[in-house]
Amino acid sequence: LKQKGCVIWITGLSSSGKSSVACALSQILYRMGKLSYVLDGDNVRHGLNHDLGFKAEDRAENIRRVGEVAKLFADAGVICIASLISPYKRDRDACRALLPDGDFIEVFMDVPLQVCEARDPKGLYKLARAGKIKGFTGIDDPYEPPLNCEIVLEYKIGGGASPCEMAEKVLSYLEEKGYL
Ligand code: GGZ
Repeated sequence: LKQKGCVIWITGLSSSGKSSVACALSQILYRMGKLSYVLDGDNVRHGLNHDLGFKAEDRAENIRRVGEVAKLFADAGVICIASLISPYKRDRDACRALLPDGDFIEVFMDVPLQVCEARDPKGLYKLARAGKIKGFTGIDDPYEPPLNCEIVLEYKIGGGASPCEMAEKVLSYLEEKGYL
């Protein structure tokens, strides 16, 4: 196997576009003949992590398990793309510590809350504002932005980059660091 595994950890608010970028990236990698696998918070919570809710301890355990699984994928030579809100810096740093230096690539979806809230595809922000969901990230639960992540994907007012263009930015980074 010529491929070197790594973990691409995408963090950001709900509706910030994490899953879209993860999906676009894995499609591009597939077309390039590279093995990748997406671990999406929302999906993993239906199976492996179906016993977990959204309290800080539950989020920490959710991220810990996904971090351990992502490490196994990376060990196997797969480019593992994890997309979870992962709101606490401490939890993300613990995942980083599981991997050899350089193999944990943290990507921050830097999208303003107002933009995420305006998208609201599942109406979750609306429910949170109405007090029908308690402890929703960005509304009445914290989000700690990364301070020293490898890649920032910024939202730009008036026609920001598409998920595909954002994925290309991650791809350039992978190329530069010798993961492709
Ligand atoms: C944040 C919540 C909550 C609360 C349900 N806070 O955008 P979505 O809907 O489809 O994906 C979100 C998902 C968050 O799961 P993660 O595993 O990524 O979160 S964490 O990393 O913090 O453990 C959102 C939905 O679940 N959701 N309730 N209270 N997001």
